[in-house]
Amino acid sequence: MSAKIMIAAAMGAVLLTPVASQAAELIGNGGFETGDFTDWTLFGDPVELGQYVAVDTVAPNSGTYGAYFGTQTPGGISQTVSTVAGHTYNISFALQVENVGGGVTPNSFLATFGGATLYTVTNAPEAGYQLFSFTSTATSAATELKFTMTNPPSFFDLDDISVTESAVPEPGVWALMLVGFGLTGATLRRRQACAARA
Ligand SMILES: [Ca+2]
Repeated sequence: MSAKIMIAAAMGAVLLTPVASQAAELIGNGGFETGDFTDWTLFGDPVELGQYVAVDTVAPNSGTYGAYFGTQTPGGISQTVSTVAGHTYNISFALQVENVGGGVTPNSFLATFGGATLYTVTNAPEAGYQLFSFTSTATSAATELKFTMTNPPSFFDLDDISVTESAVPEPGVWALMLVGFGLTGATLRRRQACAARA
């Protein structure tokens, strides 16, 4: 293989390397590692929130802290993030359905992003942490992520809540990738030609 072809192959390999960089986290305190609901807005019956909703160290999915929710009337948390209308976002969270001994149902869970339902379940069975992931397209410059729950006999646990913009290669990046494909293709053709001559 000539040096020229090797360089072309190397360039092709570099240009074909995935271009998605780590997107910035838009949610503040998504893992509750402040030890409280900093950055979140609590809603629901104040007395119930005081008794059945908190951040503690009993059942985190990761880190030291997780949040639990066990109100009889609908309550939960929300956070509004800056978005760009028409852009797509990855939303994820870890959810656990606890059984503290008094039964698991009735319960209800609803996660929305900009008012659009991401996930909803009624009378979810007991379950360890599961990671739920969604994509959703924002329709405005500010989008609210909201979790509304009821769980009188037990608790929902939430942790590791994340919103990031989906990686969309810029037009210039696509052009570079196409150049990369082209170089790789040319290299393969030359290799084949060399092999045919041999
Ligand atoms: Ca955590």
